Amino acid sequence: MGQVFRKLFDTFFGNSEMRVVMLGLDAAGKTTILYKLHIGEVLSTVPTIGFNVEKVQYKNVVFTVWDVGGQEKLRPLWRHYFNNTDGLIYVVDSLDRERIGKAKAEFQAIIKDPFMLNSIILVFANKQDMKGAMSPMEVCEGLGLLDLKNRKWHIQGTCALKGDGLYEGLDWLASTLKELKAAGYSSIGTSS
Ligand code: G3D
Ligand code: MG
Repeated sequence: MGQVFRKLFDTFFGNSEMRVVMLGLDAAGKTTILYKLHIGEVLSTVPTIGFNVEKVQYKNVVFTVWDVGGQEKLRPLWRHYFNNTDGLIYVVDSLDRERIGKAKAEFQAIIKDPFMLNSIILVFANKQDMKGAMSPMEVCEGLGLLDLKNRKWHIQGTCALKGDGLYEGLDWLASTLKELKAAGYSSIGTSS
């Protein structure tokens, strides 16, 4: 699986510099996804402020990952990571119907952040292997994706444990970024 992903990464992302931020409530499956991709060593740092950030760099693609939710005070620190973000991956635990409202509130706050206004959005509706999981369409409605204006987004059902759907989602992310860059859209995610 690891080698397959690495090959796909080379094909999809090429050599251009890219920064991808992966967010979601705790237990959504972000760390599992990072490890499943086998794209490098997952470095985890817990700065003194208690903001746990995982990071993987594979060639020119940098992934940074952290849990969101219940940390309004830490939000100003996000800026440091959002700056120059090309793509956002938002991971949702599709089994967690109780917290879909919270997942939505966090998601909406993130994508409205001035540093995120230009980034494209990939949503992973994770844990599709579980009986009773919300379908990708339900997650889509739950997050309010259909109401987004002037944003490029895509939702993908995934099972991070098996790796299902991850490749398809990243394929969309990379090809969409390539298209945007080819069209001369150079200000993806840059700050003003
Ligand atoms: P997080 O990094 O977003 O907080 P984790 O989430 O990657 O730590 O995953 C939280 C739990 O969900 C883990 O279980 C993990 O194995 C499980 N998980 C992640 N993805 C899937 C999936 O697609 N399907 C199922 N069924 N479970 C998944 P534990 O038991 O280790 O806490
Ligand atoms: Mg984690």
